[in-house]
Amino acid sequence: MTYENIVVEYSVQGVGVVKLNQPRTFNALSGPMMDEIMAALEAMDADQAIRCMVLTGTNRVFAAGADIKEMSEASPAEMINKAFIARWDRLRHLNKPLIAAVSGYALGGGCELAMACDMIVASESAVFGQPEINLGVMPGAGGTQRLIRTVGKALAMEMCLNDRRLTAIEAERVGLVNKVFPVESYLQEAINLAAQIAARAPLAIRLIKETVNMALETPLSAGLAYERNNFYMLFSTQDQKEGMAAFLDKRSADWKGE
Ligand code: DAK
Repeated sequence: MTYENIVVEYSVQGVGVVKLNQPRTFNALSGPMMDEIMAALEAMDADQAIRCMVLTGTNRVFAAGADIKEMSEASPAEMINKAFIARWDRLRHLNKPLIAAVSGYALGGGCELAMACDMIVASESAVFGQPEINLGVMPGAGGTQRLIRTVGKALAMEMCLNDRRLTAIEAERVGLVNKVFPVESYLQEAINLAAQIAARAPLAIRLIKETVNMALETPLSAGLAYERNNFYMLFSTQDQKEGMAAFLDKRSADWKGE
């Protein structure tokens, strides 16, 4: 498949990189852009050779939000339109870990897109914010819900009510970002992190992602039961036998994903 708004790269270490590439519009997340992002990520998710994915933008901008031009004349019916919402919802159904590598602006839908990823690696120039209030609207792709779970109510309120933006260092301090690197190296660092995860036991990685995310959906008792069942389930895999045998033999494990 050829893409117009993104660039897709596959590394030998089992890492797939999707790069948003419309710097002219600050990577505004138009319908066609979101369609391409989702098509590329879902293709990687289904590809046996890929075990971890990285979503990035340019050094200047990750994404400045949904496309304001596209939305400006929209009717409520068009906004409720299944395709618009479904594109974003598909992000939640990816099985493999997805790391956002963010540099420059991550605003509105751009911040929400980064937060929908499993981890965020940022450059020193990254800026995170939910400026929808300036447009007379509010976050619509998870901003209010994911921020409060990550940075807490006080900061989430300030970001959404008053366009408070976080620098990369602030975002790291409050737990929104895993780690901050210089602009020259953040993408490579994100790929290195993805390569480390890609080299680990695939079935356990998949269940860990699913189980950690389940914690956001369930009360503690149900989450603990879900965790325990997935833990037991991994004892039916060859990778569990191999991992524990390798530890006892003092050698590295050879993961099969079976
Ligand atoms: N949409 C369209 N074009 C954009 C854009 C955007 N979000 N952001 C920037 N651009 C375009 C500008 O119009 C300009 O185009 P030209 O005039 O050159 O043609 C070009 O990019 C450069 O922008 P500036 O001239 O403004 O550049 P500056 O360096 O001065 O400022 C900026 C950069 C990123 C700070 C500024 O452009 C800005 O504030 N942009 C808007 C940020 C924003 O308000 N974002 C939130 C948008 S609302 C949902 C899913 C998603 C969403 C909601 C619901 N569902 C699934 C229900 C998401 C909503 C949003 O994101």
